[in-house]
Amino acid sequence: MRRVPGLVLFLFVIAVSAASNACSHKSDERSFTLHGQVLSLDLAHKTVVVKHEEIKGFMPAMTMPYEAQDVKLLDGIAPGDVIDATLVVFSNGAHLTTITKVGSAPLEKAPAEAPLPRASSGFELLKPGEPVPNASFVDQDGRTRSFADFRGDRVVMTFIYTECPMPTFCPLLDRRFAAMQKPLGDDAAMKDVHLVTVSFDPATDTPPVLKAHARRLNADPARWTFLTGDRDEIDRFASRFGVQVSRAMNDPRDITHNLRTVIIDKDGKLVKVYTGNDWTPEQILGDLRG
Ligand SMILES: [Cu+2]
Repeated sequence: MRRVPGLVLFLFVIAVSAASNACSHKSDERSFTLHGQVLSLDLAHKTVVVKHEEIKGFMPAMTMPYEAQDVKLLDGIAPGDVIDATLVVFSNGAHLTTITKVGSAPLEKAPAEAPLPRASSGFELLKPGEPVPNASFVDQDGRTRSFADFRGDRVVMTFIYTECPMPTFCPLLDRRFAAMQKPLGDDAAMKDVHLVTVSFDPATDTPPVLKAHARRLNADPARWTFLTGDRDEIDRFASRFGVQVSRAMNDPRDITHNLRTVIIDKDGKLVKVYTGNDWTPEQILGDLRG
């Protein structure tokens, strides 16, 4: 059994709760059966955190928050319950359409009691105004890049992995970055803004994989750079912005992560951190315009 830090769960819930612009596109809907244990509920946001088994053909075993289509589905559901649920995934979202309690089991450990990981020693959160520490990466063309190379440009950076199965997580961030390219290009005052997407799954997201991913997103290489590199170095770098990634020992594709998107100024100092997926391209563009 894998323990997920309470903070991660908390941030996940924030992230998913914000992703409720769930207008469905019936044509590309897919539904899956999800079996697992409820760890916590957030009725205000209609979300339930489920530690679930592998969803065949869709995602590995994972602990994730899910939004219920209707808050009534959560009636009578409590932490510790073992549930069968129907997960419907569409192009830009996902939700549970049925939830059935089939048993209950003691909770392994209350998320709130879990110690926060990496409370010290080089993993401290950066505050706005603080310089972003340098780190070394490899870009989508296989070139070595150091983060300091971006000095002189303002940077909007986010963290993803290309195989992320949840449309409301990494793929959503990709779509938003893609959507920012045109307004950035249309505004002469935004010439100095560079988009950077860092993959925290270097085993899968090699430079060629990132390059193909960038092409699919119509990423302009002059504006948008994809980075990968040494996993520990990426983890350490990402953690400074509050990105938390945990990978299962037995299945490296089983990645539990939260979402952070940041603005860094031309001198390499942190300006702002956006948590979860609760932000819009317009908001970031507005913040860049100051
Ligand atoms: Cu993801």
